[in-house]
Amino acid sequence: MYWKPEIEILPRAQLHTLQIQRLQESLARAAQSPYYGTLFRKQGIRPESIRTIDDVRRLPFTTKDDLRSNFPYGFLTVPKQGAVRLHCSSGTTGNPTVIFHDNHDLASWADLVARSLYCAGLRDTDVFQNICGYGLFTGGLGFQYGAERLGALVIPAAAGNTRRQIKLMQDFGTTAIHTIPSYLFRLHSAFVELGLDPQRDTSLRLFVIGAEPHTEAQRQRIEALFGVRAFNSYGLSEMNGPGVAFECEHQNGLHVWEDAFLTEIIDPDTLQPVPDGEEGELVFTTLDRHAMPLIRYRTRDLTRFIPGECPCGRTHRRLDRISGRTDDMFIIKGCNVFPMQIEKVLMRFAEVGTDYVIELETIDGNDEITVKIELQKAWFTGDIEALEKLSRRIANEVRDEILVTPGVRLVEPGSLPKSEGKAVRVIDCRKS
Ligand code: ADP
Ligand code: K
Ligand code: ZN
Repeated sequence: MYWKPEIEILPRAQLHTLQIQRLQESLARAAQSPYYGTLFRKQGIRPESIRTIDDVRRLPFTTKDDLRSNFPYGFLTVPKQGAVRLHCSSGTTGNPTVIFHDNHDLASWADLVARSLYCAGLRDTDVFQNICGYGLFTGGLGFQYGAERLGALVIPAAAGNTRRQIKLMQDFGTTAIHTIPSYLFRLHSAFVELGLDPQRDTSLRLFVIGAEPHTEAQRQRIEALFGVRAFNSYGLSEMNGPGVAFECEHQNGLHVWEDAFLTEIIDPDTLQPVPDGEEGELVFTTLDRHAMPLIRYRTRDLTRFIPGECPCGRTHRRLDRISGRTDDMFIIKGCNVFPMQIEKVLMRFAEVGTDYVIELETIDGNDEITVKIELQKAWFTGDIEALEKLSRRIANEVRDEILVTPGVRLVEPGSLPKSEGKAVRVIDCRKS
């Protein structure tokens, strides 16, 4: 049932003991890096004085800006030749940041990914097609080594060339896929274009989706389209990449691996912990990384702990799906808006297809928001009156959610520009 039962169902009291012990080791290691070495000295922080989980609050935060200003080697705790791999973040926002790993770190990471995939139901009898960028992006090699560690047959398919992806699936009897959720809709269209039915013409039984925000409704659409269960995978390159938090068979939140990542949720303004179960910014401290430990790293991702225990028996707490990142938020006519709020509304409409984009622009000195939405094929008809009615209904429901009335433009399926990697949901052309 479990990949590593001695860790996954460890009683919480023992998990805390393990965390404290590993935290002290991590701090001692961190102190060897130029950045933390100087900072700890300046702030009088001694690793051995951090004795309880609450003591963690005395430690400084680390931000993406800290990583950037100490680029490239400021956080490295070992001589350069001790590191064996680096990965850069995909740089959705601003300059990339770099993370180094030594052999211990790579083994630990592969094991976490294997544990995660096992938790979602992958087994060594599966054929696992990894449809995502290899190279600097962590989803490629991260899932490759993790799924190999688990013993699955892994197809390093990488991203793009959808027809070839389908051919690989058919040639090798792919049973499981990892990819970003937005890609699965494109994949499905390609099946349809080829006159194929994924349920009839493939052996697919399990999807792992992550790397970009998506709603529960989006997941359900994917599951219905393919007749395949889709499990949410969360990670970020600063915490290795994939293998930080993962759904189990119950699909009721993501178990965050607390033996490897000390997890806090804070109010991004006051920097104090939020009450249990409330939403805030995720903050991680690595507990099993040697070359480049990070202390209280502010992810900018927003979520909450789901209270209560999971029926699967794992004792590691569950995170709710990421509702957005603090840097995704935009302000329009004085209202704070997250793209996922809009997606949630759109997915309530059966007429709405799979892609949408939110455009912000300045017209005659006023900020305006327009949502361009691809319709389902069956609904993209010449009936102008029906389309206008639908636009109005969508605009009203979005307004109820975000308190601003958007313009709504309904467009033909497949007509919005597609990005190679993560979906781009907001285009901000405002003159600030
Ligand atoms: P970046 O996108 O910042 O360049 P990464 O490639 O490391 O760097 O992406 C990590 C980010 O992707 C996370 O911080 C989070 O915002 C997003 N992400 C990853 N997995 C998920 C998921 N399952 N749901 C929502 N967002 C996710
Ligand atoms: K195998
Ligand atoms: Zn569970």
